[in-house]
Amino acid sequence: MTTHLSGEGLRAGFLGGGFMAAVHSRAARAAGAVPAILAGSSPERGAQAAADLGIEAAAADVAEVFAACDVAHICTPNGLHAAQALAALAAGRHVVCEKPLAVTVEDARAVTAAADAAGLVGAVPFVYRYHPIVRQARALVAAGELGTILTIDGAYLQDWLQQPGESNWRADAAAGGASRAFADIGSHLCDLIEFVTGQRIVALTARTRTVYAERQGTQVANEDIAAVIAELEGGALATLLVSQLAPGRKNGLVLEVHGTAQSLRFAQERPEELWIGAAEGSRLLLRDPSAAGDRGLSLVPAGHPMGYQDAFNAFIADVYAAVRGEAPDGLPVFADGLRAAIITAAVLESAATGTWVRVESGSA
Ligand code: SOE
Repeated sequence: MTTHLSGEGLRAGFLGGGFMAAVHSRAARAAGAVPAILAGSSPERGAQAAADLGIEAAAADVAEVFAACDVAHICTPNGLHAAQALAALAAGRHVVCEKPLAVTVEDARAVTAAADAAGLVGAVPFVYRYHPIVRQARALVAAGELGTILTIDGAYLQDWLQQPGESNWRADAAAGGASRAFADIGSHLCDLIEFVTGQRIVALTARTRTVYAERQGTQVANEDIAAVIAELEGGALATLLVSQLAPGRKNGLVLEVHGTAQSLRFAQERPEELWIGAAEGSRLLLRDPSAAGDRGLSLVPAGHPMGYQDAFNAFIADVYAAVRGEAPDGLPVFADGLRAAIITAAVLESAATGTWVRVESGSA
């Protein structure tokens, strides 16, 4: 089991000063690392974010961050990720890079190869893997409790871009990339499907919609919505709905898996519960620290709710354990970020051509 203080003696550096940098810095601190230095989009913004987040120093540029840390946390707009990750690796730093790892498959491949060649840890926060109940779901599937998987019903729905007047750098393809909703949240859904079922997506067909072509005076070229039919290597069929325009849905990540014997359903907004469906009667399984799969991720006894930041903290604790030479089970690494880039590219290709697209099986 990874110690939750695996970061002791490590210095964490942060690129970016927004919501994700706040989440990363809390997790770094929880794991015992020193939140040492942060660079923002300007020296003024960096100084403000460092002060707000209790980070020791503000850097004038990214090179200063790399010089002063052991692990670089990249929390900047998507279009910067690959170049910054390559620069961090070239400076000899371990990297946690926000998803998408890169906005093209080619760049994601280059970053993954660079981390491997340097022998440095490269991790991507597919953090929903770190809910103990998700590990328990994965253990149930691996133990054959569901039988043969037949169908998957998945969705990731948000509403923070529901109004045309709302915007964010993610809606600008130059900063956010050619895919928005799918790369941002559809990638989590696909990662969870492959993680829980242990099967790869092998083919898919997709439709996307950009509902508002302009937001706050900027042309929007990336999608608000994606609907995907996918086929898994074991033959299961999946339907996936991804939207950032679903009124009332804040962070509605739901995965339902149906096997020949039983079903399961995980909903991220109720992360302590797993619905187990059976024709003769269904039940709700609550997080159980002693259940198979938990591997010490439960910090508190059942009935004392854990949530998103706890999952993030456990992920970062595992990253630091990997820096120390351990091999934590289920740590999402750059190969998983590359995998997400491959699936995202297949979604865009299918939406553009109106065809089924085979998804390359590997991630390297
Ligand atoms: C915004 O859509 C966002 O913060 C994503 O970028 C995260 O990856 C997801 O976990 C929550 O929503």
